[in-house]
Amino acid sequence: MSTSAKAIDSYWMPFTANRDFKESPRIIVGASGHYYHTEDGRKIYDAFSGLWTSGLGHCHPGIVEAVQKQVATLDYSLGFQAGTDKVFELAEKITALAPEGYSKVFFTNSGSESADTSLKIALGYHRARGEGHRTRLIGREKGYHGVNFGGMSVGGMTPNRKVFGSSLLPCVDHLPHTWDLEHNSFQRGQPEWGAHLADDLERLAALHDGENIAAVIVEPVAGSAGILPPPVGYLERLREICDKYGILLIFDEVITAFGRIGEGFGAQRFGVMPDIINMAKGLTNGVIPMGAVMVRDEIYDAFMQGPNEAIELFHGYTYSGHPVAAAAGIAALDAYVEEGTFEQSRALEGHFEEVLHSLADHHLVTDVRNYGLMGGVDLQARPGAIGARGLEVHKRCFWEEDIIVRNGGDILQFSPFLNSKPEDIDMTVEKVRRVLDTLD
Ligand code: PXG
Ligand code: PLP
Repeated sequence: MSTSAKAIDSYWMPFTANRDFKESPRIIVGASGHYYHTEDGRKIYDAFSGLWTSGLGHCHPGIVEAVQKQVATLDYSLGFQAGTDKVFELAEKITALAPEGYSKVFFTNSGSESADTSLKIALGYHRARGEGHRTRLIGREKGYHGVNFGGMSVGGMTPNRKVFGSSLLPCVDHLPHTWDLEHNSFQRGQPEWGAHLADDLERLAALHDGENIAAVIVEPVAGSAGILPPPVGYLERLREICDKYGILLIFDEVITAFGRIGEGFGAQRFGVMPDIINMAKGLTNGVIPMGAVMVRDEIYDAFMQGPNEAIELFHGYTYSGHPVAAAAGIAALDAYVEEGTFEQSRALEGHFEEVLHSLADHHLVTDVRNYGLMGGVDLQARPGAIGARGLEVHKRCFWEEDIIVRNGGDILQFSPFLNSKPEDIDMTVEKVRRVLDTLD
């Protein structure tokens, strides 16, 4: 039975051109492995692995079984002043994947909640140490930290912010973004140019006094903005300046964690250790919503003062550490280790880079960027219709090529499954080229 017109009309879709979508609804009713099943009975290849979420493939048998078992055993339990066995186990498994020195995990339900949680932890940490004057938060232009007020304020995606301007957090500054076509166009991996852009933090420290800055939050590789890998030396420089002024460095690894760039965390891939790491998406392979914020030991320790019976952090969500999400997380993390997923991802990235950059010669393509298994291809916008060409590629790929290609405006984004075969990448790019060839 197909979804009724009334039902389609009832749903206000997120980050979607609702009226356009409802003229030709693209409705997915099932999934297995690397494919979605559509309402009109087609199998569609998923070239975005969910929404950066599902690196192991859809309906992974180990995760499905763990969820089914958990929901029949313990569907929900309060997480305040009590906790479920599974969430403790998951916290330990996450820290086991992390570098030395991160032994505490706070749970949320999404990347947006992780962003706001991490900012609150940063402010609370400084206050607990008698440095309550550290109130300024620094994000970056083109950054994406979700859509809640905190993450939106430190984020730098103009369309996500402009309508809500007067309600954004005060005391926020932004570092410049690192995308520069003059120096870095068609860049493979990390650009050589641009480490100096981190020095803008020195300017902000001089302006406000470094001792008034609480935290800097960045994505190690900016994802939503269209895949902007950090220039060589950039993250190291940020770390250095943060250390100089006692500023906390937060890595938002909602996309980059769990193998997307070939390691458990991007921090390990880049060899730069932040104070706080945010995650979501791949934590459960996208199966049940869940996010987390992992901190260095000294951050947690700073909160552990006052009477034993006093709550140390007045923060948490009804569904923090939900047992079914935790079961999905345990099964996903087990699968990553047992199947060698991060190694698979790492082994594929060279081929992915090669094939993605083959689109560089297309007359509609203005830039191509990649890092790990993250890829971005910029299309020239149609005059007066920004985003229209990108959306058309997405729709034509869906209807004519049986493939999901995600567009953020006129940027095509690629997030192959971590266990893809080289032929899957070839097929994806072939299909995209075919659509581009017929586009006006
Ligand atoms: N931080 C980062 C770095 C993200 O990539 C979030 C926070 C927010 O997570 P939630 O779970 O609240 O959505 C994200 C999410 C895209 C795209 O097309 C990426 C995201 C969300 C929607 C679209 O690249 N990332
Ligand atoms: N609004 C109201 C009225 C609530 O009672 C609660 C939680 O108890 C919330 C919002 C927050 O919901 P959540 O904990 O799911 O984020």
